[in-house]
Amino acid sequence: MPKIKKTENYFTQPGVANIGLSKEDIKTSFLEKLFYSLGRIPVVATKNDFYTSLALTVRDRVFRKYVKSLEQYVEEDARGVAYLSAEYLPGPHLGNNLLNLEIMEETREALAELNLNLDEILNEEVEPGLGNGGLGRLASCYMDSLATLGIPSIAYGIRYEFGIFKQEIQDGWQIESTDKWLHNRNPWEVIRPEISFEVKFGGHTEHSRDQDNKLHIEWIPGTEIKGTAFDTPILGYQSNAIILRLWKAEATESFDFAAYNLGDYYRAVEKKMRSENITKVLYPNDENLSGKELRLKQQYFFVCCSLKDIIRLHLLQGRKLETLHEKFTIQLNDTHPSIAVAELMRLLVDVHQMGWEDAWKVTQNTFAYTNHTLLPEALEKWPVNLLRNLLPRHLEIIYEINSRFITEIREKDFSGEQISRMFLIDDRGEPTVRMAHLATVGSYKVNGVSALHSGLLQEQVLKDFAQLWPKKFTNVTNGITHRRFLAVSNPRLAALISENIGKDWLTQLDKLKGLEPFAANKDFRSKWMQVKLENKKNLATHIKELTGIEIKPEMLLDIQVKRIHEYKRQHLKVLHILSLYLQIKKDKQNTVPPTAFVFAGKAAPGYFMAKRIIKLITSVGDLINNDPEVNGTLKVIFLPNFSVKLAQHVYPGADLSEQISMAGKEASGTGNMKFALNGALTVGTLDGANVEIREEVGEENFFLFGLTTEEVADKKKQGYHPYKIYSENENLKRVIDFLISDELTKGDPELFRSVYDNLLNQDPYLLLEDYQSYVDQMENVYKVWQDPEKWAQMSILNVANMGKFSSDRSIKDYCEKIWKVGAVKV
Ligand code: NBG
Repeated sequence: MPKIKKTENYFTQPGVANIGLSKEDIKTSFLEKLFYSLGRIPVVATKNDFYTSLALTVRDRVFRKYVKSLEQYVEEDARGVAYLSAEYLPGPHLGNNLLNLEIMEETREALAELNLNLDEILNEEVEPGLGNGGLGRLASCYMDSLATLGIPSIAYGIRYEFGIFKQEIQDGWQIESTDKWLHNRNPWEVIRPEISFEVKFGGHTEHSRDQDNKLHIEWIPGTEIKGTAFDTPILGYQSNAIILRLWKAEATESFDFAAYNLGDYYRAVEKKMRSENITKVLYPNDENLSGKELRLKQQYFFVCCSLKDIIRLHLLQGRKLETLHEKFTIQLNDTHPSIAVAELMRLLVDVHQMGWEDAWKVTQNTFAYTNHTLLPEALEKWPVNLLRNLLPRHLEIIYEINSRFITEIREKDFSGEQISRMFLIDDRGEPTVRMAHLATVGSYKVNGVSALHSGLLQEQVLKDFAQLWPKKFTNVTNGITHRRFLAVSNPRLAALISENIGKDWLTQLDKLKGLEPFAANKDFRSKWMQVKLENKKNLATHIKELTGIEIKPEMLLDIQVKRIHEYKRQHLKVLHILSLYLQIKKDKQNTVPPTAFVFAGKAAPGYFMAKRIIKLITSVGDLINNDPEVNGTLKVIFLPNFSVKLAQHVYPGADLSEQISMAGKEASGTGNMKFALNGALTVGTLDGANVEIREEVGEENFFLFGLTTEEVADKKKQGYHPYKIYSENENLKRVIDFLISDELTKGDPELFRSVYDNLLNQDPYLLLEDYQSYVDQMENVYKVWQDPEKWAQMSILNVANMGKFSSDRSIKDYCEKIWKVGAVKV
């Protein structure tokens, strides 16, 4: 392989150099794409043709930035980050790329000259739904910041053919259908047929010794498939671009050749199809995945391809494998990719013939692990038997790591109980591998995603490991990219901010602090609320389009958008809504300001209770929205199929952000940050990053309620009796009883019986306990809402103090506290 040469001189050649950013350049390129890439003329072109032409026009410019970035990274021989994540939710690329290239207005004008409307074209984009929620979106926010900050990096994942299911609401219930996001083709990606790797599954291992008595272990697989790279460039703001490399499973060239030769062509094809299934569909989270063999296959598949690719890149630069950890750090985004620890050991020891100790040193110094949840059901554990069948060599390696690790800690001051708690294998009941332990042992750093969560991780889930390696544990509070979630999605507010404090906030979010004095300025407050009103009108239009329900934009828009989960307590919000409803209906008493309660979020298809909660929301909506006695005051809306695209309309239009999970359950939350950054006030518990948001914006600018994490733990220890709370609180009793009333259930008393029984008997997320304090705090919210000047002031102060929650800050934290990687700016 010849040494890579600097390509500087090529860029000056005509044609290459001519890929400009002026209105005329964009117009010319756009037409060229339409004619020569798509073979279309404007009169017959569809909206999708226009969208594709523009996307390709923009992609060229993004790639130009990318090749320049790459050249620089190679030249500087920089240390880099490989980010391994099973999920990404990039959202629509086009608008974001236009912002980052700073050609939004030029493009708008170029299209207008062709009688085309940019907003309509932007709306054509189908976003890749390659994630479930916060975790995948966080990964994408981090890509934006990695690129913007010029951190040499590459992100790896899975190119699911069907992303997260599409949600429709029929008769009030969630109905799932497949998400065919690739249907109209994906102009952002480039296939790299030459970057492909074989991935083995099944079979057995053979152990033998050579003449020098050195042990050789060979894995004889049952099947082999191939992973091929698809690259999408991710551009930073005024800066570098990085690559998101997603792997697609394909049959190997030689797939079952024997069967083919025997004339059994169809059997061979069937096998081919089966092997391609691996990257067919994204698994919903919040569902019990144990035993979901295909999920483990997906995890191993993308980890194997990614590690082989990292090793390829390392060797390509003429380096030795012993220095892998000096040039690369690999971030494990949650436990999903944690089989990587065993896979890297296998590649180093079995394939590249490194000794175990050396290989372990490289491995332990290469990986860092981020934990994103304390929920036991979400911490992956794979049955030993499943691993034995699918990855027999990895199981051996895991046992070996376990046995060496146990020997190491036996020499330290740990009790037998502690030691067995730390085992990588849990052999109480059906033996399983604790993947979080594998990730922890195999990494040089472990972090949680908010101060509270990182603390709990060290005090609870990984307590013994934190005692063993206190320095290994750290916190990096999550962040969001304010470029997408303010600059792109809320252009009105972005413009108002920039007019008053300049544009530096785009790269330094703490500059928003400059807004603080404006909170006292009446004229500014009025402009601020005017922007909010315009955004609410826009949201009202979307609500009408999606649900047919009309709301007045002047209403208080009280919004909870996130995955549906009992711990997030959407049903606590429902209890509150019902209390207001009953107050108006039965007590003929109306102290409530006109409010629209907006919900959105998907429930895992197999999560009974979550799907029931959606039906509960829509049933309450049907009742309230159709009752003339209340529907002037209250509206309840469930927006179907929540996505990044829809989210970009929701956050800017929100007045109130609901962050009401039971304390200790939400690792961080990032929706909480997006709302506050767009000027919504938060009603919330001391959970996840709410704690830090409240610290930053000031407790007087945050509506707090509910038990703290310690109080929750105490309550549970003492014995929690929801029934007692119910019987002692008349208002609450009335609300809970209403859940099984005829009025709500329309003659099906069983409809919400499970919710009712669950709350009265177990109530594991303490809704009843927190109910009164929530209702009281909402009274306070209404009081402030009646004072628009005060509300505006609080809203401005929230935005002014959101600097900490930029994903740029998070990535800088990762660079300093964990990766020790520096920026390489082009
Ligand atoms: C989620 C947490 C959120 C957090 C995101 C991103 C998983 C496993 N965890 O609270 O529930 O904001 O991760 O860190 O999806």
